[in-house]
Amino acid sequence: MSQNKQRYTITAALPYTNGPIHIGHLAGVYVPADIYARYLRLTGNDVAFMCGSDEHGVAIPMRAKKEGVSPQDIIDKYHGIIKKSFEDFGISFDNYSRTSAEIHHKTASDFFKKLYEDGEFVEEVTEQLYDAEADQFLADRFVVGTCPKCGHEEAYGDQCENCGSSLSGTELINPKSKITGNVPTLKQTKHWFLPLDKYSDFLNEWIVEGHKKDWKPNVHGQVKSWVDDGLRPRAVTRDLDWGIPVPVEGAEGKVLYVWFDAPIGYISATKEWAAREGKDWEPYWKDENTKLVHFIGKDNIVFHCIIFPSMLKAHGDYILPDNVPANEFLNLEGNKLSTSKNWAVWLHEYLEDFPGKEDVLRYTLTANAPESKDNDFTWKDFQTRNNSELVAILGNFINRVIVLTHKYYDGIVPESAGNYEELEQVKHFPDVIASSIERYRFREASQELMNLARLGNKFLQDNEPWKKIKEDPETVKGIMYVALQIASAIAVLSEPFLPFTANKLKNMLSLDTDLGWNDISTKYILIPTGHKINPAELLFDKIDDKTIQAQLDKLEATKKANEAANRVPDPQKEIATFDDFTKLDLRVGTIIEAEKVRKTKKLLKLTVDTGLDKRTIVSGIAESFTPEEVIGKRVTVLINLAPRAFKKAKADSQGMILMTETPEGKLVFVNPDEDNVKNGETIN
Ligand code: B3M
Ligand code: ZN
Repeated sequence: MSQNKQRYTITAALPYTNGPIHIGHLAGVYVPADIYARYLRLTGNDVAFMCGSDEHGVAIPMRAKKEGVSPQDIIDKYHGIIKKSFEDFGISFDNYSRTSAEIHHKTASDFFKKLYEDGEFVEEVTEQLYDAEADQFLADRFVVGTCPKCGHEEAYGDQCENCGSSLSGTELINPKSKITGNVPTLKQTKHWFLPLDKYSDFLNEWIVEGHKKDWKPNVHGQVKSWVDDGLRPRAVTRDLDWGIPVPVEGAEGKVLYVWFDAPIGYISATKEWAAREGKDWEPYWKDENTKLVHFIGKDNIVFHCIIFPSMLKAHGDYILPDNVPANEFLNLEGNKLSTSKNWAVWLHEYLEDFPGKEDVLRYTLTANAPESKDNDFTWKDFQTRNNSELVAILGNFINRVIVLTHKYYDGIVPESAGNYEELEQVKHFPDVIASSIERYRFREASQELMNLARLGNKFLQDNEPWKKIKEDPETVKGIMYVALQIASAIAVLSEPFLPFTANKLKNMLSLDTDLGWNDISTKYILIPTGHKINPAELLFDKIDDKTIQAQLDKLEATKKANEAANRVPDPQKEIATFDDFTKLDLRVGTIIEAEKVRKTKKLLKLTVDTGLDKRTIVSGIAESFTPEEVIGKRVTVLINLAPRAFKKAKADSQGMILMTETPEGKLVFVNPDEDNVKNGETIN
C-alpha cells in the first residue's frame, strides 16, 4: 500500500484520431488507467497521467479518403470528439495532448536526431512494397496480407493485430494494396532502421529475466516469444506525406514511422503539462525513482515492450517502464469490436443515450474487464450489473443510511453505542482494495468495493434499525453510527472506480473532499457524532428491458447494414436455351385484391388481373407489404406456372409475381414503370 510519496508517470495508449472511442478502448486501456491514477493520487503520490490523440500514421489519410475530407479535417474532428468524451466520462488525465502539436513535432524530431547523430540507426536502401497504379509505397495499413507468424489473413504491413507481431511489408504472404487492390511490386527506397537485434540481450535481461514475476503473463509471454524468435531491424521512417518529416539530410518525402513518434507523445504531453503547471518535466521521465507505467491493449505490446524501450535505451537519458499491464480484447455481444464495421458501443453515443450513468459503464467494464483473456460485453450484463449490484446493493444501502439518519436524527450523526465488529472490518478494506489495484487486478478490486457495500447492506438488514427504533432507540443510534462510517468509507474507496458516485456520496455525507485513502484505517471515524449530513439523492436507478432492447435493436440494424454492404450477387445459373425461355409466359398484370393469409407470417392471397382473367395468386410478400400497400400495383406475372395448393390460404395459386429485394432484405416488385402498358401484354 503506497505509504510514502512516490512519483508516477502513467501513460494511456494514444487513440488514433480515425474514429471515436468505444467500450473496447475503455475496458482495455482507459478505465483501468484512470482507476490506477485516481487511487495513486488518493494515497498521496505525485502522479502525471498522460495521454493524447495519435494523429499520424496511415489510418488517418485512409479515413480522410473514405470520408472525402483532408487528414487535417479528420484529426480535428476526432480529436475533439475523443477529448470531450474522455472528459465527460471522468477519465482524469493531467494532460490530453495531440501528436500534431508543435511541441510533439519538436520532441520527436529531436529524439530522432539524437539517435541519428549517435549512429544508432542503420541507413539502408531496401526494396519495399510499391503500388505502381497509385504511384506510392505501401506502408503499414496501406497493405494487407497473410501473417507469416500466425496465418491471419488481414495482417498489416507493420503489424499483425491477431498475434501482435511486428512485421515488415515484404514479410506478408500474398500482399494486396488497400489503395487499388493490386498485388504490389517492389521498389528501392532508403530508410533508417532501428537495429532491434542489438537490444535483444538488454530486453532479455530487463524483461524476460527481470520482470518474470511482476509483469502480467500475457505480456511477459509475448515479449519472451519475440525475443526468443530473434529480433530484426525495423524501419522507423516511411515514404508518406502525412506525419513528422524526417529531420535529416536526404530524407525528402519521408516521415517518422507513426510508432516511432507516437510513444514519444507521452513525453511531449508531459512537457506541455509541466510548462502549463510550472513544473519540471524531466523528473517524470529521467529520475530513476519515478515509476513509469504504460496502460495499453495487447496489440500494442510489441511497441511498448520492444520498440519504445529500445529507443529509450538507445537515447540514454530516459527511464524504462516499471510495468506494462496490457489488457486483452473486449468483444461485443459475441463479436469482435470493429470501428470499420461500426460494431461498437461508441462512448460519445453512450453518454447521449445514458446521461448520468457514466459510473454504470465504468463499473460494468471494470467488473468484466478482459484482464487475462478476451471477454464479452453484453447489454444484458450491463443491465444486471446496474440493477442487481449498483441499485440493489450499493444504492439501496446508501439510501437507507441517509434517509433513516434524517428520519431519526434530522440528519445529525448520532452518538456511537455498542460494539460492532463491522466497524473493525471496515478498517481492512483500504488495504485489501489497494493490494488488488497495485497488482493491476481492477476486476478483483471492484468486487472488494462491492463487498464493502454488501457488508453495509447486510449490517442494516441484520440489525433492522427500523424495527428497533421504537423500543430501543439507544441501540439504533449505535447501528446508524456504524452504518454512516461504512457509507463514508465507500465514499472514499469508490472514487477510483465510480468518481461520479463518490462525488454525490461525499456531498450527501457532507464529507471533507480531501479525505485520503489511508484516512479510513488511520482517522477511521470519518463522520463524527454531531456532523450534519445533506439530503438524500438517488445514486442509481433501474434500467428496464425496453432500454436494453433499444440498444440491441441498434446493433441488429448495424448487423443488417453490414450484411447489405457485404452482399454479393448470386452466381449465374446454368445456361437456359431460347426454347426454355419461350416456355415462360410472362404478362403485365395489376393486383386488384389482397388479404393476409391467417396463421402465416409471409403469405398474402392476391387477386390479379392478368388481362386474360382475374386469378388468385398466393405470394410470400407479407413481411414486406401490407395488403393495402399492394392493391393497384402493376406487376410482372408468370401465368403458366403449374398451379400450387396453399392449404392455409384455402386456394391454389395460379402463377407467380416476379420480385427482387433490397440489400436489407426488403422485397421489391419487378414491374413495368410505363403506365399505359395494358394488363395481359407479354413480356419478352
Ligand atoms: N495509436 C492505438 C492503437 O494501436 C495507437 C496507440 C499509440 S500509443 C503510443 O489502436
Ligand atoms: Zn499474426
